[in-house]
This record gives sequence, C-alpha cells and structure tokens, in this order.
Amino acid sequence: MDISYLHRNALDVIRRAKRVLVVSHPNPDGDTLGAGAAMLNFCGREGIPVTGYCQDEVPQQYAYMPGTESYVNDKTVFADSAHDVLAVFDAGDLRFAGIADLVARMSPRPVIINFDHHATNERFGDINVLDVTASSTAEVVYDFLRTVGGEIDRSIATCLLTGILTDTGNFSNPATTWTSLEVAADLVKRGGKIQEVSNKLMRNKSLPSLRLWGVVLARLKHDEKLGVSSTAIFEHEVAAEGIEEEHVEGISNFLNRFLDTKVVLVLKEVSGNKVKGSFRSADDIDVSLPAKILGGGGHKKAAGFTVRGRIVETADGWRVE
Ligand SMILES: [Mn+2]
Repeated sequence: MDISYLHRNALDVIRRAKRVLVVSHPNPDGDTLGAGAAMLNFCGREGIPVTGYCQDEVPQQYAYMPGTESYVNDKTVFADSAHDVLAVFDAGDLRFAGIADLVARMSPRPVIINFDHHATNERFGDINVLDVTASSTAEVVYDFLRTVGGEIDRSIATCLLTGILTDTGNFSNPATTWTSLEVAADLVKRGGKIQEVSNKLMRNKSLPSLRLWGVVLARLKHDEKLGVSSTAIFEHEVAAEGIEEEHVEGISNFLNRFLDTKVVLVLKEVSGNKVKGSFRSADDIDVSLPAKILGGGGHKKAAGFTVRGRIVETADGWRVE
C-alpha cells in the first residue's frame, strides 16, 4: 500500500478525534519520546486535544524536548472515554508499549494508529504507519508530517532529531543511511538544535555512574577462542547512591563501540535473584541465537536474556549459579 495514503488516513483520524492519546513505551528512550513529543507539538499547533502517556516517568535528561513536560504516567487516562484515538510510538506490540491490559479494558474501543520502524512490528494498529527501512520512529513521523503538510517548526525538529540521533547512535550504527542523514540535515535547516541534542544524549552521566563504569571496565575478561569480551555488574553496585539504571544500560553499547572484539557480553544482577545478559556484536555475528538458547531474544547485533541466579567470577570468565 502507498504509505502516503496511510499518512493521510492517519491525519484524518487524528483530526476527527475527540482527544488523541499519544503513547510512548516504558523505560522510554529518545526515539519513542522524540517521536511522541513531535506529535504532541503537532496536535497542539493544530488545536487537536491531546494527552501524552508513558508508563514510566520521562527521565530528566529528555526535558529539553518541548512537549515532554505534558506526559503523564497516570493509568486513569485510559478510563477517560474522550480518548478515542491512540497513537503509539516505537513499539512492536501493545505489550511492549506497556498498555495491552489498559487498552483491552477501554470501551468503546479506540482507533489505534501505530507509528513504528521495527521489522518485528505486529501491525496491531487500525492504521499501521510502519516503515522498516526508516532509521527511527522519528523518521517515520517526519515522513508523515511532510506528506500531510504539517509544519515542522524548531521544537518539532529538535524532538525528531533526538529520535534519529538516538537510534543511529549519533550517526554511527547501521541505521545511519543517506535518508536518515538527509532528514537530519533538513531538521537542522528547520532550526533543530543538533548540538544540544547530541550533548543531552551523550554528556549526561553522573560521577557515581561513571565511577561504576570504571569498576565494570576494569573487570573486563576476554575469551580468545570465542572472541567474546565480557564483564559483570553486581546488584549492590547498581543500588548505590546516584546510579541511574539508564546509565548502567549504556555500558554494553559503549563497549561495542570502542572495544575491538567480535562479541560483547555484559552480565547484570537484577532483583529477584535474576541475571540479565546483554549481547552486542559489531561484525556479522548473530547474537540473537545464543540469546534465544538462553531463553531470550532480540536483534542480530543486539540481544539479551534473563536467567535465574547470581554472578560468580571464575578464573577465566563468569558463571551464573
Ligand atoms: Mn526506535
């Protein structure tokens, strides 16, 4: 189907809504929030009543994006029947969006518009504005706004740049295509503050977080035969004062970016006697396979799993027992 038809269809539904509910996924990143906030701004300009919802509070580091201040994490918005249109951003299905149960209880059932770029998207929307070739959901929203003639002002441009920079890893990973660069260039032309976005996404670690990084980096082990470099993070370390979960998450991406190794594995103890593993690969090694064997899954170059137990250091690596 011609995607511009979907764009116009989505705009019609949004325009006719009593009130649009913009949904960003839990544990929100710059893409789900950037794309969602762009829509909040667009609706605001068009005089379309709109509410933003995210199960988790918007992290302070994203507060520079206009529109993010209006997100609520109050589930009762789903009981408000004025919300007759749901626009979901950057989520492959409603469970991932954190709203499957909430939507199931809505009556009457809202019209769902699904804006996304994941290949695994389940097409759960009544309208699926899906482009698996796009770098980010922000790029999908950019295309939507361009098709329907929506104004992209500097606020919207900054939100969309955040999504693109997040999902391209500051223009370094395979999502960095000529289209994502072209879209980003156009957004800068429209007043998007790329340097501020880049700074907010990168220069945001606290001293305690970076000290923990230091400890975790000093613990790196390397298995020559498997080509796997690994490290571990213990539960008491993450629980320490001033450590933020999202900063700890960044370690596996950091290692994947700077360490010249085939595969990176970061083990992290989490509550409930569980250990989360994050695989990253830079070459053509499919890490979703070992993740699947361990009961998890993910993408070719980024995958994870959760197993029961605690991490034990051995002579040449780690064991979970
Ligand atoms: Mn995304």
